[in-house]
Parts: sequence; structure tokens; C-alpha cells
Amino acid sequence: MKLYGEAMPAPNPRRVRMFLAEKGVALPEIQVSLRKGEHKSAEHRARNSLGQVPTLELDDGTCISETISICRYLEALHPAPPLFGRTPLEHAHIDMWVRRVEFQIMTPVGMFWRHAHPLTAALLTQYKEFGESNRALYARGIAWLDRELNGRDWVAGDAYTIADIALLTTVDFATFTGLDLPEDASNVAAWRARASARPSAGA
Ligand SMILES: N[C@@H](CCC(=O)N[C@@H](CS)C(=O)NCC(=O)O)C(=O)O
Repeated sequence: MKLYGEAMPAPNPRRVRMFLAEKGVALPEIQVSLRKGEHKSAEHRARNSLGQVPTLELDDGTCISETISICRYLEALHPAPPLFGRTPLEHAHIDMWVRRVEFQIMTPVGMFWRHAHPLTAALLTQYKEFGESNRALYARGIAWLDRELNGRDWVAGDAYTIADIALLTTVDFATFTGLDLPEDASNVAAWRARASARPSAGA
């Protein structure tokens, strides 16, 4: 089994690396250079028709894409420690938080990156005004999350989960793009310090 990915700051392959680090599982990662456009090659599109990373290739050649789907597969193979929950309620709760992080936080960061950042300008037709409008959406999402995190250690509750991985990779990538955490988001900042102190954050 091997992973096709890309180094920092690409947030999605990092989510899988962090997940593996939390599980204590080592997997070879083959670098697919986004800068060189290797993700859009026929070779990589045969693994993932969307031409994106990460993609997990099994020993029989079967490929799985979509970060959360890859992590769910790895969770089934390596259940401990549980990062998607144990009970039906935990499963639902953690799933809810992953979706909220992706829709409320990751989407504005992604839209800012695609439509307002100079590093992506050559890749698509940018709608700069739309791109810039995502600064406010990111700030609004973080302010909401800051209220949610009041008095709790981790995104989905008492335990560190895949939702924390989704959020850390997103806020770190946001910082890379130039979207800083609002200064008054003290609960998110404290959560970020806790999550960043875990060895998996270095993955
Ligand atoms: N929904 C996908 C998104 C994957 C994704 O956007 N990956 C980025 C790298 S972090 C990528 O491959 N970007 C190139 C592109 O979309 O063309 C997932 O969750 O894995």
C-alpha cells in the first residue's frame, strides 16, 4: 500500500500523514509535484480522475481518493486509537464536525487560495473580488468556532479526532495563504497550540 501525496503546505495529503502518525503507522509516500503539474498527468489521472492528491494505492492496484475516505479505510484497518469515534453517537458527532470544518472553514480558505492568491493566478481564471470576499467568511467561521470551543479541548469534544486533523491542516494552510487567525479567537488559538504540540503535527 502506498500514498501519492505532496509535501507541505498542501493540506489534504498532510491530513493523511497526520492520521497515520496518530495511529503509529508508516506508509511510503510518493511525491506528486503540484508545481510541475504531475497531478494532472495521465499516469496520476489513472489513479484519480480528478487529478488530485492524496490518493491511496492498495497492493492490488485499487485506488482510493478523498482524504476522509482514505482515513476511514485506514481506521478500519487500524482501529486504535479511534479517530472517528467508537459508538454510533460518536461516529455521527465526529462526522458532523468534519463536515462543519470542511464547509465553514476549509471552503473559504480554498476559495481565497484559488481566486485571490498570486500563486494560483496562472492555473485558472481568478475572480479576485470573490476571492477576497472569503477573508470575511473565514473570519466569521473562526469566530463561530471560537464560541464552540469555549470550555472544550478538542473540536468534537473530549477526545482528539479526525476533526482536529481537518482543522489544524486548514488553519495552518490558511496562515500560509496569508489568512491569519483573528487576534480575538483565543479559544481557537489555545486549541491550535494544543494540537500543534502533538508529534503528529510535524507530519
Ligand atoms: N476533496 C479532496 C480535495 C483534494 C485536493 O484538493 N487536493 C489538492 C492538494 S491539497 C490538489 O490536489 N489540488 C490540485 C487540484 O485540485 O487540481 C480531498 O479531500 O482529498
